[in-house]
Parts: sequence; C-alpha cells; structure tokens
Amino acid sequence: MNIFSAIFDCSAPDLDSCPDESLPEFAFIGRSNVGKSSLLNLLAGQEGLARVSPTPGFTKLINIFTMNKCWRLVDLPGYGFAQVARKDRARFNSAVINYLEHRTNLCLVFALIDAGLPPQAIDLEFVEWLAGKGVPFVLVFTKTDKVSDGPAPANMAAFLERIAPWFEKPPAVFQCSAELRQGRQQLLGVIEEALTAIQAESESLPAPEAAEGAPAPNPAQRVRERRKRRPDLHRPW
Ligand SMILES: Nc1nc2c(ncn2[C@@H]2O[C@H](COP(=O)(O)OP(=O)(O)OP(=O)(O)O)[C@@H](O)[C@H]2O)c(=O)[nH]1
Ligand SMILES: [Mg+2]
Repeated sequence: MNIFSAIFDCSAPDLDSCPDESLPEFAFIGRSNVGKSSLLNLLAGQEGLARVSPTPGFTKLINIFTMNKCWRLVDLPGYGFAQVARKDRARFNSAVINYLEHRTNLCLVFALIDAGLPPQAIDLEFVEWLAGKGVPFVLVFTKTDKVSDGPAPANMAAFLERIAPWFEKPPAVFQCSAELRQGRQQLLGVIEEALTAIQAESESLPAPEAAEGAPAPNPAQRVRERRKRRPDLHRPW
C-alpha cells in the first residue's frame, strides 16, 4: 500500500475528546519507549510526524493521524511508566483502556514488544487483558536491529510460549526496526487486508436500522458491533 497523505488530526486527553468515529482506526500500544511513535512514522513514511524521544513516557495524549484521507493511525501513551509515586500509579492509563474497550471504529491494535528483552510481566499482563477483552490485535516485536545476532529469537519464542495458553489461535506476529526501516510493507499489508475484510464483511451484513437523526454506522463500527454480539465469529487473531 502507498501512503500519499499523512496528516496530524489532534491530541486527545481521553476518549470523549477523540474525533468522530467515521474512519477506521489502527492503534499502537506498548510499554513506554518500545518504539510506538517511531513505528507510526515509519508506516506514515514521514519522520517527525509523531514525536519520538529517548525519554520514557514521552507520548502523554492520544495522538490521531489521518492516512490517505480514509483511515487513521493512533499513537497511544505507553504503559509501565508514570512520574507519580509508585504506590499511586495505575498500571495502565485509564484513557487508553477506555479507548481500547469502547472506541467502536477501532479495527486493530498493534501491540508492541521490545525484542531485546525477555518476557516482561507488564507486557504479559497487557496481552492477557487484550485477549480477555476480545480486542483484535497483532504482536509486533520492535528494535530488532539492536539484537539481530543476539537474544531476540529466544526472547520472542519465550514470549509466545507464555501467552499461548490464552488463545485458541495465537495472534499474528511481526518484527520491525524503525532504525533500519524494516517491517513497513508487512504492517501496511496488515492494514490493507483489515480494511478490505471490514468492507467485505460490512457489505454482507443486513442494512443497519439507523436511529432517527443518528448517522448510519460506518463499516468498521458495524463489524465490531457484530463481533461483540457474536464472540464465536472469526477474529483476525
Ligand atoms: N535502535 C532502535 N531504536 C529505536 C527503534 N524504534 C525506536 N527507537 C528509539 O527508542 C526511543 C523511543 O522511541 P519512541 O518511538 O519515542 O517510543 P514510544 O514507544 O513512542 O515511547 P513513549 O512515547 O515514551 O511511550 C527513541 O530514542 C527511538 O529513537 C528501533 O527500531 N531501533
Ligand atoms: Mg511515543
């Protein structure tokens, strides 16, 4: 897929402040510093679109970008870091949790894991939460350039082994390096496939009964609603 347009939409402090749900969304989540903003820039093909920093906890708002004028990338604040006393800090940002659970046009989440680290408790906890909530996601191991000859394969295998009991069918797994610009076409391919599948699935559904005065739900919303009602239906993970 070609990206011919990548535009910053807005920064939202919470779900209620996010823009209307008219376009399908794809969101990046993972521990602070795992490389979410860098991966967004890689997919967009635009350095500096989302701000990158070596300081963990840099992205503090839900940052939304419109791609090719018809779908969105969403850079979420990372988990596992907060500048508040340890005993007070929520493990996961409530705005992020709300967004992931309730955003009806959210199509797919890219859950990022640092390939250079053995399985981390907080990542495992987060993936278990995604699985339990039925949020559609794929795993992306990041920063593979740092560990190409090192422990990455063992780390990735160990992570997949730990999460296996939570799934009948394990999530799809990808690798990327923003540094080496690797993984871009595969991940854009995932988005393109999801967009095509949603369009096709939506067209196969009976026409929605729009409430008086309310806008008709878009394809992404219709498909997500149906999957919520019928958890036995096929999901992309
Ligand atoms: N070597 C290497 N460094 C990377 C890669 N991706 C990101 N980084 C570096 O990792 C640091 C964090 O990157 P970000 O993209 O800001 O990470 P983030 O997940 O958005 O971080 P928060 O916004 O703090 O949650 C920066 O110094 C990046 O340059 C990569 O693929 N390889
Ligand atoms: Mg960031």
